[in-house]
Amino acid sequence: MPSKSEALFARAQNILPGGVNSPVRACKSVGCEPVFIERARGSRMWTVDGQELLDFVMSWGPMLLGHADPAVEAAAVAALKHGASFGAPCPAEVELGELIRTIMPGMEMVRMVSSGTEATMSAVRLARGYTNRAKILKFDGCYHGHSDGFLVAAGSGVATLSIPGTPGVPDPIANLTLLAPYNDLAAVEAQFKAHGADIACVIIEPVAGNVGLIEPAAGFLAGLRALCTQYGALLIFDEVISGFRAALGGAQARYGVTPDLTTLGKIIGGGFPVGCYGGKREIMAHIAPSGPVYQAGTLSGNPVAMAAGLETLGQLAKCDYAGLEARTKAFAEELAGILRAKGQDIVLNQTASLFTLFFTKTPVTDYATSKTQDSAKYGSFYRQMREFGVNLAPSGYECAFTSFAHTEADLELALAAARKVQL
Ligand code: KE4
Repeated sequence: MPSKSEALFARAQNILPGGVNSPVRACKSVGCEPVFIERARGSRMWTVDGQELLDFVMSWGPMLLGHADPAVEAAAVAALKHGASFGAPCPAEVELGELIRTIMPGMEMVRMVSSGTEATMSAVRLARGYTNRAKILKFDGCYHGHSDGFLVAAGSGVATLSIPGTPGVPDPIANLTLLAPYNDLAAVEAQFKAHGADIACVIIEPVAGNVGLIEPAAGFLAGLRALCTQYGALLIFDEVISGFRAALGGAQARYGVTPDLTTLGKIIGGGFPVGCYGGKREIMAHIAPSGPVYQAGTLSGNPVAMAAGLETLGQLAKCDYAGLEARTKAFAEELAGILRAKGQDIVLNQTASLFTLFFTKTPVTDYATSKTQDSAKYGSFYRQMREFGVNLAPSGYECAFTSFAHTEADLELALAAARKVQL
């Protein structure tokens, strides 16, 4: 008798490509079917078959307060009672914009959109419109959403599924995307020497979260800042994952480097579809209707998502980030130790409330070294941990996310599960 998840997945594959609405959720690279979730609260999720899961995906980052935070829920419901979307300005979008600027002063002006992809796609169009240049430079393995030019050597689901090249992206568009290895400033300088006058922007995940977790090497981000300034290109920090997580003020606050533009998503919607891009006033003034670079969105700034974002960021501003980082670090180190005691080669990368266990002995500093990981080993680890009630990212090219809802007891439960794993 198939489980409810198995029956749902069979149905889903008949209507949804691969049975999912986002590829990495299909669990293809970890050798099992996805489980369907009925509800979530705090650090926990419950499947349609009643299995309780301790969650370390947290919707891929948005749920830093934990699932179904009561105050976020109440704020969204209260907004919903006045209408879901007006297609006209509402106070909450101004308030959320001002709160983002207070937390991230480098974002002098912001524009709300409905996903991280919309944010990064729009920021790159703005950089091209502002500089009148066509080329962009991204880093091998970084993932900035699924806009055409970003699917060159992308991470996340593209890396997970080993999708070759960029089917559907015409060469003339793909050829506008220059590449460099993460943490390789010399390679970036070489690209600038060869193409500097044509490079509109450098876009980077200032903490890389889509090849597994990779922290920037000392001086790397500052080096990018200097090169962009030198060659007149814009520096874009894609903080869709790191924003409000690497620190309250994001990676730009953690590492003390201010980009020209920042893109946000995930956390700022508190689980609702919200993205945002912003930066220097003089640059943002080029966005329609104040300037000629066009970008628009039916549900941009809708009152419900804005209310959820306001409550989320308002709470985060009072949270103990140092405490969460310390708990996450201790937990991840003990988890790595348990696996090493089982004879496994483990490289642990951990920053703030993010970590990745790489099944390799090679230090992971870029996409090439991330690819030395043993994906089969990770798949076995994933399947066993889920069997024992712990939900990890269904890919070794993603991160584990803790939250302010994860208790010491939760972390102990995950360690106990890991002790039972056989690899
Ligand atoms: P969305 O369009 O999925 O809201 O955001 C795209 C995006 C942009 N920038 C960064 C740094 C991102 O990590 C993402 C999306 N992250 C993936 C997980 N690594 C989303 C999960 C999924 O694709 O299902």
